[in-house]
Amino acid sequence: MTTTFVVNDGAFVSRSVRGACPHDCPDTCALITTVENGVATRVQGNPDHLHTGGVLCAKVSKYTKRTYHPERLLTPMKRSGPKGSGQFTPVSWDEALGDIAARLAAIAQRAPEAILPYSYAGTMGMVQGESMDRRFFHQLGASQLDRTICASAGAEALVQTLGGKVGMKVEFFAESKLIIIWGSNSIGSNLHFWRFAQQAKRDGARLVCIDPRKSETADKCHEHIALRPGTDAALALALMHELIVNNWLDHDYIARHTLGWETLRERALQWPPERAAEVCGIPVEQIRQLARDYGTTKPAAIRLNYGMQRVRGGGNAVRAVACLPALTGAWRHRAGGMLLSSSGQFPAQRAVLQRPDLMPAKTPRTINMSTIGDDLLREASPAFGPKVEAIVVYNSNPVAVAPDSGKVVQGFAREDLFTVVLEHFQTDTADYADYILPATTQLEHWDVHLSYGHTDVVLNRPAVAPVGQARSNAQIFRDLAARMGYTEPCFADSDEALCRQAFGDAVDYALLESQGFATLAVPDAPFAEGHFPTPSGKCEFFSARLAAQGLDGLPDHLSNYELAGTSARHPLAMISPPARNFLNSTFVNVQSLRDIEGRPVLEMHPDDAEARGIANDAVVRVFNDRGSYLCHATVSRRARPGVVNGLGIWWRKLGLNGTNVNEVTSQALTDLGRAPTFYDCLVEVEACNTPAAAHATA
Ligand SMILES: Nc1nc2c(c(=O)[nH]1)N[C@H]1C(S)=C(S)[C@@H](COP(=O)(O)OP(=O)(O)OC[C@H]3O[C@@H](n4cnc5c(=O)[nH]c(N)nc54)[C@H](O)[C@@H]3O)O[C@H]1N2
Ligand SMILES: Nc1nc2c(c(=O)[nH]1)N[C@H]1C(S)=C(S)[C@@H](COP(=O)(O)OP(=O)(O)OC[C@H]3O[C@@H](n4cnc5c(=O)[nH]c(N)nc54)[C@H](O)[C@@H]3O)O[C@H]1N2
Ligand code: SF4
Ligand SMILES: [Mo]
Repeated sequence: MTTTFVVNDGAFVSRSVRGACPHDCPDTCALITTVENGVATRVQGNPDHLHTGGVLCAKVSKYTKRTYHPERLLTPMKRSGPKGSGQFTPVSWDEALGDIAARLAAIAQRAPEAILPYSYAGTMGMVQGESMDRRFFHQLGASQLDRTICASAGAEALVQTLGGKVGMKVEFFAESKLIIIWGSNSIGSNLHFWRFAQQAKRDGARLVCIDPRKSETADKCHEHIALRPGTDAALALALMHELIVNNWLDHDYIARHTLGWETLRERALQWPPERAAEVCGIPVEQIRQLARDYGTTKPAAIRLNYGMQRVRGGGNAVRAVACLPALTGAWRHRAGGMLLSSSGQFPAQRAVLQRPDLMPAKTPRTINMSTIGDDLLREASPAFGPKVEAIVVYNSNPVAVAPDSGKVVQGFAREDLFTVVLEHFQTDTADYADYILPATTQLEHWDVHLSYGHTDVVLNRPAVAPVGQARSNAQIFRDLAARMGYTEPCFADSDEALCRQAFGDAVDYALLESQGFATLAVPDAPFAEGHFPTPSGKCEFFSARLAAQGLDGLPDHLSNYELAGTSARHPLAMISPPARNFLNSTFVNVQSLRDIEGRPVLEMHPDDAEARGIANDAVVRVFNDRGSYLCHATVSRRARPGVVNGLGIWWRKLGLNGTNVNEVTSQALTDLGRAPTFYDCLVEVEACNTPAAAHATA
C-alpha cells in the first residue's frame, strides 16, 4: 500500500503519501503529502502521530516551494569557469559519473586517504544520510569524517554521565510541574516539545528559560535567566550547592543509583551561589530561587538543547546539568528527569547499513569536520597523512556553516582540490565544485528516520517522481560504486531494501508501512530504578573513563577560550543561534521564508549600540582577528549587555558583501567530543558607512 487514500475522479487523481520530515530538528515530524496528478501540492503534519499532532513548522509547511523551486538543480553540472565562480554547464549523468569515478580511482591508487567525504544532517535519513555513501567510502579506503559539527560535546557528556543519548520521553513534559528550558529556543527549534510544555503551563507548571538571549521562548516563560555564554556549569554547580546545603536531596536515589557522590559533593560545595552569580553575571537571588524551585517542585524536568554546548566547556556543562535529576531523584517520575537527545534509544543497525568491515585492514585516518578550514590547507606530513586532494560533499553546506569561513573558503578555492557536491541547490559550497550532482528531496525518495527528540521511527515513502534528472544520494553512490567496479553484493541494495535493513527485526516494518511510524517500547520512566546504560549501571557523577583519559572525572566549570573582559580590542561576546525560519543554512533561498527573516541581523543591547554610535537597522561590521562580516544591527533588549547575537546561518551570497557570521567564529574545539565552539567568540562591532556596505545583495 503506497498511499493513505486515493481519490480518482475521472482524469483527476489525488493521493496522500505518508512521509517523514528529513531536517536536522529534534521533532522528526510525520508528514502527509497531497499529490495531485503526480505533483505534490501540499505537505501537512500527520494528525495520527502523537508528537506531530498534525502541526508542522512554517518552514516545512512550505516544503513544495523547496521541491519545485525554480532554482532546483535538475541535471549534473560541470565547472566551466574559474574555481568558485559558480559557472557550470550541464552534462549527462554518464559523463559526470564516468569522470568522477576515474578521478577518484586515480587518487585512490596512490593515496585513498587523500579522498574525504564531507556530510552532515541535511537529511537525517538513515538511507540518504548514512548507508550507501558509507559503504562506498569504506570500500574506497577514504579518510573517515568525524561528524562533530553540532552535537558531539553534549553527546559525549551524556555518554559519560547517563551512558548514552537517552532521557525522558518528550510527551511526559506535559505532566511536569517545573520545566527548565536550558540553552534552547524551543519555539523556533523544537516546536513539538514546546506544545507539551504549553500544556504543562496551562496545568500550572512553572517554566524557566536559561539563555543569554531573550529568545521568543524566554518571552513565554515565567522566568528568564540571562547568564553569560559558556557559564552554565557554574550555574549547575551552584544549584547543586543549594540542593546540598538545604538538603533537597533524594538520599536513597543517590545511594542506590549514582557513582561518585562524595567527590561531587565536595566539588559542588566550592560553588556557593555568590561565586556562580559573579561568573554567570546574574543576581544571586535568581540562583537561590531556581534551586529552591528545582529542589522542592515535583516532578521537575529539564529540556536541554545543544545551544549550551558550543563553547570550550560545553561538555562539562552538559555533564553538570545531567547530574541534577539524580540528586533530587527526579528520574523516579515519568515527568521528571531531563532530555537532550533520545537518539541512543533506537536499535539502529549501523554496521549493517554502513559496513565498516569493507574498510582496508589499516583503518584510514579520521578528519574532524569542524576543522575543515585548517585541514584543507594542510600539507602532507607524517602526523596528518596525505594532503586532501578530493572532497565529496553531500547533506551539508560547509562553506556557509563551518567555523572560520575565511579558511574554509581558501581551502575550497584550491585549484588542486577535486570537489564533488551532491545538492538540491547551488549553495555557497556548490559554487566551489568541479561537479554538482542533483539530488532528490524527501518528497522524491525512500528513507527511514530515527529522532533525537522523540522515540518513534518514521518511514518516508516517495510521494512524487524525481524532479528533473535528480537521483537519491544512495542511488548516486550505488552508481559510483558500479563505475568503480565494486562487486560486493551490498552495493546493489535498493533504497527500499536499505530502509528495511536500518532497524532489521528490531522495528515492525509492516507497521511502518501501514501507519507511517512505529513507537519504540521504551519504559515511561526509564531510570526510576537506576538501570542507566553506563558501565556501572549508575548515573556517573564521577566518570572513571574520563579520568582514565587524563581528564577531570567530575564536571567543572571551564571558562570560555575567548572570555569577555580579556580583550580590549574585541570586548563583545558573540553567539550565533539559529534563525526561526531557516534550518541552519537550509531554506535561506526560499524567498517567502527569507522575507520573514528580512536580512542578516546582529542583535545588540541599547547600551552597547549607543556606546558605538550604532542606530537600529544600521549596517555594521562585526570583526575580530579571524575576519569580519557585514549585517544590520537590531538594537534590542533581546541581547544582554556585552553579548551580541548574530542570528544564523545566511547563505554568504545572499548576505551582505558575500559574508556571513562564520567569518568570525573559531576552529577551537570543546573540552569533550571534539566539537566546534561557535558561541565562544569575541568580536567588536562598528558602524559601517562605506559604499560597499550599501551593496547588499539581499
Ligand atoms: N528553526 C530552526 N530550528 C532548528 C535549527 C535551525 O537552524 N532553525 N537547527 C536545528 C539544529 S541543527 C539543532 S542542533 C537543534 C538545536 O539547536 P540549538 O543550537 O540548540 O538551537 P536552539 O534551540 O535555537 O537554542 C539555542 C539557544 O541557546 C542559546 N545559547 C547560546 N549560548 C548559550 C550558552 O552558553 N548557554 C545557554 N544556556 N544558552 C545558550 C541561544 O541564545 C539559543 O536561544 O535545532 C534544530 N532546529
Ligand atoms: N555560526 C554558527 N554556525 C553553525 C551553527 C550555529 O548555531 N552557529 N550551527 C551548527 C549546527 S548545529 C549544524 S547541525 C551545522 C549544520 O550544517 P549543515 O549540516 O551543513 O546544514 P545545512 O546548512 O542545513 O545544509 C544542509 C545541506 O544539505 C542539503 N540536503 C538536504 N537534503 C539532501 C539530500 O537528500 N541530498 C543531498 N545531496 N543534499 C541534501 C541541503 O540542500 C543543504 O544545502 O551548522 C553549524 N554551524
Ligand atoms: S518542526 Fe522540525 S521536524 Fe517538524 S516539520 Fe519542522 S523542521 Fe521538520
Ligand atoms: Mo545541529
